[in-house]
Amino acid sequence: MALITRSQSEADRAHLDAAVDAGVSVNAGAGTELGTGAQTRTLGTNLSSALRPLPGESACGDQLDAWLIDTGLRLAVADGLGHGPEAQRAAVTALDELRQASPGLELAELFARCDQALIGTRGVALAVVDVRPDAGQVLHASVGNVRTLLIHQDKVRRLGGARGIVGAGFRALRPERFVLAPGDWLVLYSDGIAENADLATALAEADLEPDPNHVPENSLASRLLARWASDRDDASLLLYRHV
Ligand SMILES: [Mn+2]
Repeated sequence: MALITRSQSEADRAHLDAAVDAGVSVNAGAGTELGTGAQTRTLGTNLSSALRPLPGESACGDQLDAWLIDTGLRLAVADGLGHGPEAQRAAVTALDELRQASPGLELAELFARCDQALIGTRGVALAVVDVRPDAGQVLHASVGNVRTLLIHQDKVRRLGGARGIVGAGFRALRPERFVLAPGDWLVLYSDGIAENADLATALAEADLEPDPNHVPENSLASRLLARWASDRDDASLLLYRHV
């Protein structure tokens, strides 16, 4: 994954290594080699991420991750309320709770646990997506002002979320299931990315580049973030391409 600024890139690398070792089609950028010895393989282009703090701030209140679970891949983006170290603490706590949770937990239970773990913090907006490659499905749940798009061909679906704050309570969380077809994109991002950002068109255009391998895929999220990140907030973006 492409990382602009973050605190746990080593942990991410370990997660991605695990995904590669498990033979799941979860990749970290064209030409990037992960793993060791016989497990080493050149990865494709289906996972890319970027984040950066509010300009002038060193702590990033947005955090994201992608890791392997029993049923496939879990993606998560957390946006700690406000910005600065307290926002970062809330978002890091949320991601830690997600990573430590039993992978078999239902998403509703996972959000309830995060809500408990974040009491006493600023709280976060949170999106979690489980990609189930075998079933050709995704399961999505979110709370607060963090966005998830499911892009199928030229159709963009904005996946709905519950109102509230993880850490201060939320209502009517309804995990939803969607069909995922080869070529579909999942795009998770915080409200530090402009509301009118035309990510679907940008992704379609990225597909048309004459030699996609010429531009490392792990720069794709960075490019989109640089184009649409607000100067007034932390910003984060996680891309998944289903293959
Ligand atoms: Mn924000």
